[in-house]
Amino acid sequence: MFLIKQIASSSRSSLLKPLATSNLLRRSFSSESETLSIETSIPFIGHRIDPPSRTVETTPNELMDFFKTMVLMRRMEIAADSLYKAKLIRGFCHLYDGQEAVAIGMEAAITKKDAIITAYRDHCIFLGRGGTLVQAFAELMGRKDGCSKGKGGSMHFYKKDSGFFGGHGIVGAQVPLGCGIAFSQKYSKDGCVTFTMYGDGAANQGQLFEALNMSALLDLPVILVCENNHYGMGTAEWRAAKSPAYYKRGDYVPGLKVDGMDALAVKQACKFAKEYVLKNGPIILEMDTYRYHGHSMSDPGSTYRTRDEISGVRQERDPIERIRKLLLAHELSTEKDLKDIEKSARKEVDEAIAKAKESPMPDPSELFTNVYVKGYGVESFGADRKELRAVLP
Ligand SMILES: Cc1ncc(C[n+]2csc(CCOP(=O)(O)OP(=O)(O)O)c2C)c(N)n1
Ligand SMILES: [Mg+2]
Repeated sequence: MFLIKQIASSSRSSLLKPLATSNLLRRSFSSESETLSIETSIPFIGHRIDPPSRTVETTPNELMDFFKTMVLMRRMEIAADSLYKAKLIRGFCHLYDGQEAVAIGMEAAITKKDAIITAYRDHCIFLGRGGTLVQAFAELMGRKDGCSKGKGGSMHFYKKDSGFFGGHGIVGAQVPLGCGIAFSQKYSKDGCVTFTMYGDGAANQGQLFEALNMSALLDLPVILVCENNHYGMGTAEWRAAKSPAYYKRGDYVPGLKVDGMDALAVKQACKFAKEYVLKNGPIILEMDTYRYHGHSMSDPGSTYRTRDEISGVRQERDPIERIRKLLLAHELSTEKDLKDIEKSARKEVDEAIAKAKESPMPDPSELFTNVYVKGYGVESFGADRKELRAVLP
């Protein structure tokens, strides 16, 4: 077993906490064992709760898997950017690059029987739940083989068979829905939990506090995951929130502040949270993270923050680079193997796009499905209200 310490510097701005570099890592003892213990770069901070240990158990396989999945996610988002610019993706599109460690750290701590619900920045959450690249790109391009049959688009990815309940466009609205899912889990005593995700902007929404109050009263197994990327569209957190300490905003509900750029810290926090909520009711996890792209495709992302800030976070805290450095420092992989993984991710993404493009647009009759409960014989008229156009199935 190795003990690896990532040393944090206290002299940086809050956004720029340093990435572990190989010369900052210490191997205290070694053996043939496949288990690694890695200490998170910064401690968790608890609100009304004792935080979990900073020492995270992992394996070389898990670290490799983190690297591969995050590289694939990032490539997917960069390709989506190009497809949007080529007008093959239309409408809304919000990218997740920068925030990948939250998606994969969370998945590493839970099962597909646990539920996840999120806002519109949902592509990578879908991939983490086992969705395929073809389903993702087909959905983005409005094709029939998309995960929502091409009818949802970027903001409405779903994968109910592995506990992914979307994909929601109304800021904050998924939080009460997530608490409702947790209610059904408690009611059916299935031992599962719900992760209901929202942004720092959404954290100021009233419905969040109503849902939290109910969840606390009923001791629901729900984890509120605040992905604090420090901006809500072009508004910095300090302009929108009187207290940007989102992990404390539940007042009577405990919270934990987590380095959301460190997949291992996210895993540790989510594991801890799952155990906690099954016994005690809700908890808030504030994931300190960052988005590299603008808010959506109409936002260049550089008018309300400096280029130095963006490149500083990339250099100092990037979640993929963090894992790359760990893999290299401990000779669990080589520079070349990791480059090859990146190359094959490009290929995989390109092939998925080509396949998604072959998928046809949905049949126009699909416009009338999944809108009303079936079998009510709802009639649809033309604009003149005279000509009966269809009886909905
Ligand atoms: C109720 C509601 N108000 C406003 C909007 C417009 N809107 C879309 S995203 C957004 C910002 C949300 O920021 P945050 O919660 O931090 O999430 P992030 O985009 O950073 O992931 C706003 C105001 C909306 N979709 N719904
Ligand atoms: Mg935000």
